[in-house]
This record gives sequence, structure tokens and C-alpha cells, in this order.
Amino acid sequence: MTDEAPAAYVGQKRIVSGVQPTGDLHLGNYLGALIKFVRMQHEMETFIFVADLHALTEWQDPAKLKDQVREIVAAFLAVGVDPKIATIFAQSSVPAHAELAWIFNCVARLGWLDRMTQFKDKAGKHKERSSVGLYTYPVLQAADILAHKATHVPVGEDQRQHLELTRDIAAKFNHDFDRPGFFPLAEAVVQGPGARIMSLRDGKVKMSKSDPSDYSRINLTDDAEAISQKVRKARTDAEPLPDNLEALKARPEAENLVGVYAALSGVTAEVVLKEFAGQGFGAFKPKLADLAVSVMGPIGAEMRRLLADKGEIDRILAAGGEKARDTAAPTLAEVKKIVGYWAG
Ligand code: AQP
Repeated sequence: MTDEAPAAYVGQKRIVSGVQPTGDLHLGNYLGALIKFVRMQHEMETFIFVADLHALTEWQDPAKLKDQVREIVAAFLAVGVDPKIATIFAQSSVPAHAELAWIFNCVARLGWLDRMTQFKDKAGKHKERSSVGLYTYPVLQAADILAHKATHVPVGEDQRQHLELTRDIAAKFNHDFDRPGFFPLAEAVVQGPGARIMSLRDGKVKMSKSDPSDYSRINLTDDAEAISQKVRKARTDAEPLPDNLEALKARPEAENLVGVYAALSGVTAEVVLKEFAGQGFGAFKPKLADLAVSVMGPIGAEMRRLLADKGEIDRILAAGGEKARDTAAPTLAEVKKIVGYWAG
């Protein structure tokens, strides 16, 4: 890993992505998002933020929120995001995100938001009791991305629809105000076997921070014993592993564990099946547990070490906030002029 920023960013490519400080990060967050930040920070200018504005869409204890932000930063650092190359900041320290979100609220159409499946999943049956913020969450997400004119957004599969909305908002703004190409149409970087990691208890629902069962996920802070135990107890079936992906389609739990193994070892699911075809979970799970412990164990240990010195994390956030404010400022100033604000 180099200490210097990449000399030139190919074609002004820029990454923006965020993670909410709403609980322990897990294997899904790691494989769907964090691991991509680490790889891509060497390829493009990188802005990674802790989404404390988004976190407020559901109740957060004000006395704990700052520490929750620090924990996410510790996770970024522990997996290998390098603050000397990547800009790490708290969303609330860059007011341009919220200011731009208001303008985008006036660009986005109700019909577009009505189609967002994450709102439907999170609001559940009690839509009328959800915050308005939860409904407009993807509009703020568009502002996060476009305030920095990002071209690439590394995220898990669950965010693909929100990224499409960001592109729609960018295109409509460019069209309505007759400024072709003003906002880039950012690309979601989703691909890879870790794009959608499922719960260890139910292969049909995604691994999630908010799942009430801790056995449904491997947390980045879990120690070796907890990781092994969760893999051992993961729901599976009695069949041996097949030699082709098609045969896994009707076995979501088995498909998920094969995908986790592939993502953690950096190979394809086909390669994993080649190695384990014909073997049952009695043989596969101990191998998966060893692999998960070897990759995830050191991350938790490093997070604990980093969190012992909050000062360093706070310094990183202060420097990152300043840089992110500077990057967003010219875009927001231009947007205010474009829309004809009095203060533009
Ligand atoms: N299961 C997953 N598989 C792959 N990627 C995932 N991500 C989340 N879950 C999975 C990706 O992690 C990044 C950060 O997510 P977030 O914190 O912004 O919120 P989220 O998508 O709502 O994640 P959670 O953990 O599932 O939280 P809750 O329980 O609050 O819904 C994103 O890039 C996301 O795609």
C-alpha cells in the first residue's frame, strides 16, 4: 500500500460511497462495499463517508451517535481504507449534501420514490408511522453522490435501485436546466460474489444489521470463537455440494455459503464447487469457518485497537470533512446559480 495519492486519476473518475452508523458492520457490508473501497482507492479519487444524516431516518440515541460514527471509521481503517489516499468524513460535516438534497427533492418525482423497494421493506406494514426522511432517503443519497460529481459508486446489490434513481435525478436536472453533462450519470459498482450476502439463518433474506438474531450475521467485531460458532450453526441442508451453479439455485442457504467462501477467498463460486463437489456441510463448514476467521478475525482486533485512540479517528474525520466541503462547494455554488436562487 502506498502513502501517496495516485498521481493521476484516469479521466477524472471519482468514487463516493457511504455506510450508515446504525449498528455493527457485518460480512455483507464488508464483501458488498468495504472490500471494494480498499481496492478502488488505488484506481480513483475516493470519498467514503459515514452516513449520520441517513441514520436519523430511524431513531438513534443522540448520546451514542458520535461513537457509532467512530466505529464505522474504525472499520474502514481496519479493512485497509487508507486516509492518506481516501477522504473519510462524516456526512453531517458537509452541509452541501443536505442543501443539494432539497433541490433534488424538487427534481425527483413522487412516482419514482413510490417504486423504491427498500422503503417498502423497511417501512413494512406501518408506512404511515415511518419518517418522511426514510421515504426521501434515496434523494439524499443522490445528493451525497452528485455533490462530489462521483462517477462510480461501490455498493451492494440492495443499493442498485437507488443508484438508478440517482441517474434519473442527474439526467432530469441536466435536462430541466439545460445543462447537458453537468451531473455525471454515476455507475453502480456492484458485481462480484459478495454483492448480496444472505442471512445465515435464512437464505432468502439479506444479511442485515437490523436482523434481531445475532446468529444471522458475522459482525466485523466478532472474535474467532464467535465466527466459527456462527458458521457451524448456519442453516444448511442435508445434500452434498453439487458440481455446478445451476444445481444450487433451489438451495439458497447452500448457495449463500458457497458465495461467501468464494468472496472471502477471491475466487468464483464455480472454483469453490470444483473443490468441494460431492462433499457435505460437515466437511465444508469447518473449512469456511477457518477461512472466515483468518480474514475477519484480524479486522475485529484492529478495530478494537483503533477505537482505543478516538483522537486519531477524530483527526481523520476533521481533515476529511474539510476536504469534502472544499470538493462539494463549487458544485453547490454552481447549482444555486443554475436554479436561480437569490443567494446563488
Ligand atoms: N447483505 C449484504 N450483502 C452485500 N452488501 C450489503 N450491504 C448491506 N448489506 C449487504 C452494503 O453495505 C453498504 C452499507 O450499507 P448501509 O449501512 O448503508 O445500510 P444497509 O444497506 O441498510 O445495510 P444493512 O446492514 O442491511 O442495515 P439495515 O439492517 O439497517 O438495513 C451498502 O453499500 C450496502 O449495499
